Amino acid sequence: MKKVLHFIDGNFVEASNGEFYDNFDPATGKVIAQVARGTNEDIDAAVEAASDAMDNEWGSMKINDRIALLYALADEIDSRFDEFLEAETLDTGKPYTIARHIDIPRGAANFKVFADTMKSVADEAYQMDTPDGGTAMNYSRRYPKGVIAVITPWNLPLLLMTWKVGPALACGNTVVVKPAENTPTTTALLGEVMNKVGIPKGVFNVVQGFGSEVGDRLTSHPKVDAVTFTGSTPTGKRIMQSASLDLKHLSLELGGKNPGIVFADCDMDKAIKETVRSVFANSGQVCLGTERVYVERPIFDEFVEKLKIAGKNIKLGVQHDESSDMGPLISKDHQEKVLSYYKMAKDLGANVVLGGGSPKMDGDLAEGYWIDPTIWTGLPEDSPIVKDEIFGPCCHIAPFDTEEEVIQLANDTQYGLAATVFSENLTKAHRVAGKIDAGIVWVNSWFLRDLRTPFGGMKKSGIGREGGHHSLEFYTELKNICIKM
Ligand code: NAD
Ligand code: 6OD
Repeated sequence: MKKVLHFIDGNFVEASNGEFYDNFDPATGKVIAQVARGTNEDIDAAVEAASDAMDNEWGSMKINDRIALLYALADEIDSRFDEFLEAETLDTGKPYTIARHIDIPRGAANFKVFADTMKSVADEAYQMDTPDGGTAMNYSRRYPKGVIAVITPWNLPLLLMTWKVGPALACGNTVVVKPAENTPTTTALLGEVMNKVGIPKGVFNVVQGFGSEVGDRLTSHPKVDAVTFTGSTPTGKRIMQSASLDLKHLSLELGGKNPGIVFADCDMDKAIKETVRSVFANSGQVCLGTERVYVERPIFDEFVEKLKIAGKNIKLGVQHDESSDMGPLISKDHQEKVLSYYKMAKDLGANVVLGGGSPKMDGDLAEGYWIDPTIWTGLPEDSPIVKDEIFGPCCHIAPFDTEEEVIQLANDTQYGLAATVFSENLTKAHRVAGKIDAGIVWVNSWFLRDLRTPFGGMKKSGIGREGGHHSLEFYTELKNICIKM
């Protein structure tokens, strides 16, 4: 049986107590690996290694040498593309057709883009007159924060982990990564890549295991200087409490209940194509995904019918089947959670336009965590189906009559991560986008990413922004140096 280990101080190691847990293939429910079950001692060892690396070679490395290593990391991920693809799709159940275009390319891009960013960092400088008639020069410089704890979820494991490790290393920090328990493999594989390209030992460390068992130690460890987290809002609150014990800097990228707004003057084909992606891609397990669609009344019936046809055409299938559009959910627990919402929707009297259960799969797939693409209409806005983040391939569609009404509906949520607006009237789209409480609004598209832009959530969807130079705000400390001439 394959074993997935920690990566501490440049070495692959077992847990301090030798314990492992089973990891499952979501497509079949079969055990695919045993994973080192992290302990607080493992966290201590990883943080110690990261802290030592900061004090030694990495901390004093010239910036151009660091940038060259980041490009080498991107190249090495590219050259091991198929290995990353195989590992990521096996852990998550997602098809190659998704991971080949999104997850793995972004793993490499997240190093390249932040290497590029570091090449053009400008320092501020101010000359001033002094009370004694002389002058002084102020200039500000960025310094690494130190040891960064990186905690990531299972839905886009390599993408979301490198989205934080890329800028953290680019800025000269060291990291201790705690990947999600059911997607440990690509993070471990990145350890091999680090060694291959010559990243000094201790710069990149990985502790596998359960957040409930090692999370508090990592987020409150006295030698951890900052914590960056992507995951659910309840876990984000918990981490904030733990990190506050030692007043740590925090970046939180959390959940969403994202609205899609479709105006009658949209290009219908475009609106359907992008909404199909935003609702069903990655089996709906994307924080930016749409779970509430509001359609202007004159085109409501046509839109619902067309989305239903497109949803029906989604082909469920295994990772390596090149005709698969959608894989299973990540775990049995998550399948049960999503199915409980499917049942609740029926109990509450929803009109089930499509799906609403779990498909019967044959052979090896019978025990996998499969789920139907699902569409509902007819529920009131205060229903948990419209309020809670379900994180499955499903959406509720409701009609609206006016621009003011749809803005109010879109914003009536505790979240504020993302939104989509479909209209060929760009003046209106621009006006509406400006009034929606969300960190990112896509007009006539979805998940179109320029990594230089700010990324993050409003309200309960997060704290802070990462991306481009916004990442530098989090991963560095700014120091002003004032020299009296
Ligand atoms: P989760 O919050 O359950 O777990 C995320 C990570 O936190 C895992 O590595 C887990 O082990 C760890 N963790 C759990 N308890 C912890 C604790 N007490 N201390 C420290 N770490 C702990 O989230 P999930 O179910 O893995 O992911 C799905 C959620 O993530 C959804 O809510 C989704 O919206 C959100 N998400 C947000 C973004 C974003 O960019 N805003 C991106 C992806 C996913
Ligand atoms: O594209 C990104 O950088 C990003 N953080 C995406 C998050 C997706 C959520 O599931």
